[in-house]
Amino acid sequence: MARRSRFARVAALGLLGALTLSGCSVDELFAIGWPDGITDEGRRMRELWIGSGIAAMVVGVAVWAMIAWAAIRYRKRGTELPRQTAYNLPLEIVYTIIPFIIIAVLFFYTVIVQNRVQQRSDEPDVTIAVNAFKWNWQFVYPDTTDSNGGEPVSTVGDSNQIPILVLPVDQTIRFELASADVIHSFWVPEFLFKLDIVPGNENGRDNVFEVTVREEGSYVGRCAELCGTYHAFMNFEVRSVSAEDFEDYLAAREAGQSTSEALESIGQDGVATTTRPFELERQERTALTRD
Ligand SMILES: [Cu+2]
Repeated sequence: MARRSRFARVAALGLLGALTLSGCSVDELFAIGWPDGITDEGRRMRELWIGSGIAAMVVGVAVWAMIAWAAIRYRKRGTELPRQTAYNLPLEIVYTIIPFIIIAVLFFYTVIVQNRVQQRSDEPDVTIAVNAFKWNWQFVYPDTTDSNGGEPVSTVGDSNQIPILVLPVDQTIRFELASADVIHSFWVPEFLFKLDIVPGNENGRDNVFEVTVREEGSYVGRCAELCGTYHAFMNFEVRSVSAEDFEDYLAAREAGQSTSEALESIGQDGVATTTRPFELERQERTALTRD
């Protein structure tokens, strides 16, 4: 008994030491590299992952313990052949049922989280139409009206300008994705979520998703479906701001300001900070020789 408690103490100290040295929390330890999302949905997925990691670790430790126990308890002690046994039916039933229960529990929580991530509210706070095309993005705010022209406010990227998608925090945001040509995929790594944009899927249910962003900041977005020669150029930036700033931004846009002017009017960088327009190889080479 004394030996066992000393072993437990050494193990606990070791774990604590490893945590202190690596400077990470228990949460991070069990996340095993899973990134921190900035949305409610992303955080739910992270919790599911951590729960699954803990379950896997418990199973792993139990298996290692049983292997060690069997190896030590039944090690060779002489030349005499040990008692031969076969077919322990109750044991076999138990080790068939236990994994089944583990899988059922994991499946149960996976379905709960998946339903939560795919959930759509009846009245989202903000709706944004995302149009993907070869090879850039357009972000439209359908509930707004630009004073010159009467069209909804929108931001479109080109080869010299990264489009910035401005979002409010703490509000449910619905994205309605559409593609003008081929299959693209809307991916913001920090959302821990991506959705393929299949042409012809507009007005369906498969092109819509919702998130609630919880952190202000700049986050890179990408196209995650190889869509042609300049697929890699399809970067954009998510700029999440407070609800008040978001209102001011849209008001500035409605008054006729450009994306970058309106961003600067709310104290934000007018250009993307997480990524920049890709230069064509030739331009890059000329720039190098000039320098
Ligand atoms: Cu694409």
